[in-house]
Amino acid sequence: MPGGRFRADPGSRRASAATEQLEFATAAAIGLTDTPRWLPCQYLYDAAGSALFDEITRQPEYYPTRTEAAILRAAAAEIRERTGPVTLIELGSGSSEKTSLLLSAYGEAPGEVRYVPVDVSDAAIAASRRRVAADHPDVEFAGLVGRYEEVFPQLREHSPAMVLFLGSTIGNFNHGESLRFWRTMSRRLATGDHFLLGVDLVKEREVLEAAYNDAAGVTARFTRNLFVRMNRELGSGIDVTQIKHVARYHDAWQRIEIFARFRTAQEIALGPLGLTVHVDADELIMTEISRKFVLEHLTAYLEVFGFEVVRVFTDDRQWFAVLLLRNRRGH
Ligand code: SAH
Ligand code: AVI
Repeated sequence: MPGGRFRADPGSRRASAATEQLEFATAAAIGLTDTPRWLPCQYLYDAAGSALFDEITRQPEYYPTRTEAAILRAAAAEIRERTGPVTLIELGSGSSEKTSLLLSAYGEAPGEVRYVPVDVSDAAIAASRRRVAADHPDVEFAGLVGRYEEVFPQLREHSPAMVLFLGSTIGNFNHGESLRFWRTMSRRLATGDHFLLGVDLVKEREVLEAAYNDAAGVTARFTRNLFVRMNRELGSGIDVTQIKHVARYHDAWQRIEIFARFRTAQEIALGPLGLTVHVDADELIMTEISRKFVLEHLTAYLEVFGFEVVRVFTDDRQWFAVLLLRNRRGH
């Protein structure tokens, strides 16, 4: 139900815990019975997963966060000038650490600043709320716990608005998800509304693979945590000590692919469905993709959906880019 499942207060429990459990079990069952097997990446982000992701962003090998932060620090004032006062709606905000740079720039200009972070993780919205209260007390905070698409019906009422989708989280969408996302976005945003998109760019395999195989093993723990969550929430009975994290760059598809490989066979129970899936030793279960982008291709793609590329900000090495877009379509 669009909009209806949102909880503005991250402290309260969702009324429909049983429904959520059933959704999780069903999503896991669909992926685990598919060939090859996969799991939806949104379930990586429970409270432990959100904390592990924050830890990933601090690893020396994980360059995207600090590269994007530097780009935003340099570009924030110009972005504010180009958009004028807008409501900032952030998809998959996490703890809003980088967004803080934009909130500072918007806060320096006259007018009220309204910030609507949307994240499936309660813990992320709670962390975002704490950060904004501490660092930007004048910003009106209207955080929402929910999936991206649950805020789409509300986008029009926030116009003039800018949607933020940072961290290259768009890269976690496959081709079909991406297509549906941009089609919906151009329809739902008003004409002239803005979109700020952070994307990780194609680069040498070594750099990419190191970012997803940090020496401290934090990304491996992040992958393993998905199965820890399944044990806790679905009673899956997985031996998580047998999981090996595998992350490799697929050249032709320009994407990092992340898998869990079990050293021993597993019987994975999916509690509420009464279903058990047998997984052989050494089988791969895909937990995430992280697509990497080529700027010229991406800008042409976005234009097809009716987004004008107003400005591209990047770093000296051209490792990451932040694109300011304007919706030509909409209503
Ligand atoms: N934007 C932040 C965080 C990126 S991590 C940054 O750039 O560092 C991805 C975030 O998206 C996580 O906080 C996760 O909880 C959230 N997320 C993942 N899938 C989601 C979905 N389908 N709907 C809403 N939020 C989602
Ligand atoms: C959130 N997202 C953009 C991260 C990425 O780089 O694809 C998720 C991640 N997974 C492992 N490391 C980081």
